[in-house]
Amino acid sequence: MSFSASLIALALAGAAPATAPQAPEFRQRAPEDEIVYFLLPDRFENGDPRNDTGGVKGDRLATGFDPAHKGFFHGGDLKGVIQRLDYIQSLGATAIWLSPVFKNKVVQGPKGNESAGYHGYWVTDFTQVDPHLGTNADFKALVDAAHARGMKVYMDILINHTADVIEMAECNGYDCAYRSRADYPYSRRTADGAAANPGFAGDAVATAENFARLTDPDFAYSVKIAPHERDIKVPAWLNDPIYYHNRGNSTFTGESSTMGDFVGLDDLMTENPRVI
Ligand SMILES: [Ca+2]
Ligand SMILES: [Ca+2]
Ligand SMILES: [Ca+2]
Repeated sequence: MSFSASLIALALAGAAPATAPQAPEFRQRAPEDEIVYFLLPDRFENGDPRNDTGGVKGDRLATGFDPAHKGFFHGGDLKGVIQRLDYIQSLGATAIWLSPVFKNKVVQGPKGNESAGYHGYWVTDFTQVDPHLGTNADFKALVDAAHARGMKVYMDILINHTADVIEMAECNGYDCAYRSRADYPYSRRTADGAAANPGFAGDAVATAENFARLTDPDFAYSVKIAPHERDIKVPAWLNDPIYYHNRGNSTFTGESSTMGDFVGLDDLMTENPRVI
């Protein structure tokens, strides 16, 4: 009896198969041994035309969809990638690197020169697949299908910035010159020169206690956020401008290399342990 009871116990535990402790072969393969195929799902294969406009109605400035323009969504999606796994594997690839799949700000850019987040690098929601590309379930299906073939999937996850949501009162977001820590210290409000952030010991002291004293984000510019965009970022703490550098655009030299905005994209204050 005890033998068969053990068998039953094994069967009940059996959701995790008896072979579970052995990692699949693809997990044992070192990253340097992968042949990685990089792709933008939007530009690869359209597996479901119903998601082409991301569930939004209107023209391309609303939906982001215009396959005749290189700056807008073209219709490709995660279902399309699943359909073409045979092709990708036949090229000799052992892994796929997807451009970021998270939900993006659909359209941004100066008036008359707008483009869409087809490339995935303007994230607003780090918990959801962009509706132009499919659903979270589609992403799981893709990963499962790749693993079943012994292929890996690399996620591209942005930790430097989010979409361009924060604006500056003193300039147009695409023309905001970089304002350095030396010229615009954390301890002074830029608009009126009043003292700000008393007790903040600077961004080199990476403790929660120190950053709790950084409460006023208006040291270099006066930040502003359009009312309809105040809550669009997920997780919600990303909607607080105190977690960003807010010093204007990077010139890709010196301090601005890490603290400047990439052409207006809101640059996260990665010195803050909360952000990390
Ligand atoms: Ca599609
Ligand atoms: Ca911005
Ligand atoms: Ca940065």
